[in-house]
Amino acid sequence: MRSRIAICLATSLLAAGDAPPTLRITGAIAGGTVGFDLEALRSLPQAGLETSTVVTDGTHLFTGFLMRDLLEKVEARGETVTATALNEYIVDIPISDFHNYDVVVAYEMDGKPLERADKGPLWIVYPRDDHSELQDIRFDYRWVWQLSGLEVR
Ligand SMILES: Nc1nc2c(c(=O)[nH]1)N[C@H]1C(S)=C(S)[C@@H](COP(=O)(O)O)O[C@H]1N2
Ligand SMILES: [Mo]
Repeated sequence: MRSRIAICLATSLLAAGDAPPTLRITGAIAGGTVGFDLEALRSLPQAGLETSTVVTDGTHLFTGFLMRDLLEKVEARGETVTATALNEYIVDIPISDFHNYDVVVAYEMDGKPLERADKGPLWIVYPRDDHSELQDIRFDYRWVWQLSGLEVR
């Protein structure tokens, strides 16, 4: 039964054709590897977050989904997510962050899609204005922009 679910997930979520999926999730998840295109990511429950960032002026409204909702959807079982980006940036993030905080994976900023040339298509955004402990370099590293992969371990 478990493997049936995994196969259904894989076939319904893998982007058709040759284009690589927007976000590839591997490791300790149902099915081993799942690719999501933007449309599939947009079908997750939407989450909004208004916050300042360390790389922009003022506050911005981010729209996306909660990282914990995505991890739940793929049945992630692990303690760490290794996030990779289009610019080959790579960082480990404890999964506990996503339960302790409403961490958003944003596909829009101020109502406009995040472009590859500017932190897109996906950017991990922490609610740093709501929690003073998040205003720390340890968390700044985890704000992965141009996010393209997650490996659950
Ligand atoms: N894709 C990607 N995300 C990234 C980085 C990066 O180099 N590439 N740098 C990280 C670091 S070290 C910090 S402090 C913040 C802000 O990085 P920046 O000031 O280099 O934009 O983004 C984080 N996310
Ligand atoms: Mo940094």
